[in-house]
Amino acid sequence: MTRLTATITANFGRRMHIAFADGTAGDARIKGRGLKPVCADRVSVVPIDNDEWLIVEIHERRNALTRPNLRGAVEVLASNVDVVIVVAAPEPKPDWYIVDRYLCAAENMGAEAIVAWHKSDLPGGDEADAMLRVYRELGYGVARTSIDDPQSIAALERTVGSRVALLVGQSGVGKSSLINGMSPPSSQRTSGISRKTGEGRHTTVNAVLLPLACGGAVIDSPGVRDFAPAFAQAVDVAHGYREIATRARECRFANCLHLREPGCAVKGAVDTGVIDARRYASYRRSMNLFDDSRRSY
Ligand SMILES: Nc1nc2c(ncn2[C@@H]2O[C@H](COP(=O)(O)OP(=O)(O)OP(=O)(O)O)[C@@H](O)[C@H]2O)c(=O)[nH]1
Ligand SMILES: [Mg+2]
Ligand SMILES: [Zn+2]
Repeated sequence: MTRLTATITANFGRRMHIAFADGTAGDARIKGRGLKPVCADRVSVVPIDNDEWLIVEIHERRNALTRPNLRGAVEVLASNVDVVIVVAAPEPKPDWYIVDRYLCAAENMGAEAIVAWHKSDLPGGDEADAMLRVYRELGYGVARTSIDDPQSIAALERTVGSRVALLVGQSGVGKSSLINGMSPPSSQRTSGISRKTGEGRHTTVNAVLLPLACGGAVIDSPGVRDFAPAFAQAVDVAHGYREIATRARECRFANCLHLREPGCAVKGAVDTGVIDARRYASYRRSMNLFDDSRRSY
């Protein structure tokens, strides 16, 4: 039987949209309850009939972003991501702790991370400047974008290039609008997904992967309010705050978690202002997601 490789472009529960390497799209179902494909998964499919495919296997994921959904269950949002674009904006009020948690997740995924300050046409940028400076000093890419400034979106698109980028951030920061401002491939065949967000507010419900003219793709994701990635273990948090991971080598104890331990180089660096106190507070909050029993290595 013909067995082809495809990429998941949208996930509607048990119904999937898939795309093949030549750009053609199709609808697919999943074989068995055990398979749970997510956006950007590479899958093996066999034809059911002329309009439908059956997903029989998920190829090994290079990485994945996991977070709790609205029902509180931890689910995989997307896989095989090269770049995580964390979007924040003056409106809704930015929650920098959520930004930090996504950056921490990106670090653990082995993905590049970029902070995009969107709706830069609105006031509030001055307040964000200090935060964005901290991120830039940590080595993260920082972009300022607005739908009123197509060049700013084109620049972000060029940064994505031929890679796969995942846009995350609070609901309403403008992830879908940003993606709408990017260029689809000129020969894009119908994928059944409209790039239009329409008038006014239009909340994204499912993660969707949209190809770009530059050869890469962007994944739009729903910005579930206040929900940010879950971490499997405390050690992931310690690894995910890069300035903390770097300093940790100088701590007296090799398994220091930089909370209350004596001889902690991280706390020392916070006291002298070398590590940003707000970032350290985010780190502690991320750590507090674990109870004491799970906090040990
Ligand atoms: N002023 C201004 N408003 C914008 C900009 N981009 C988007 N908006 C508005 O912000 C609102 C939310 O935009 P969306 O693109 O739907 O936000 P989202 O991040 O996709 O939201 P969810 O799908 O709920 O996660 C809409 O009313 C947009 O018109 C911008 O650059 N400037
Ligand atoms: Mg959206
Ligand atoms: Zn320490």
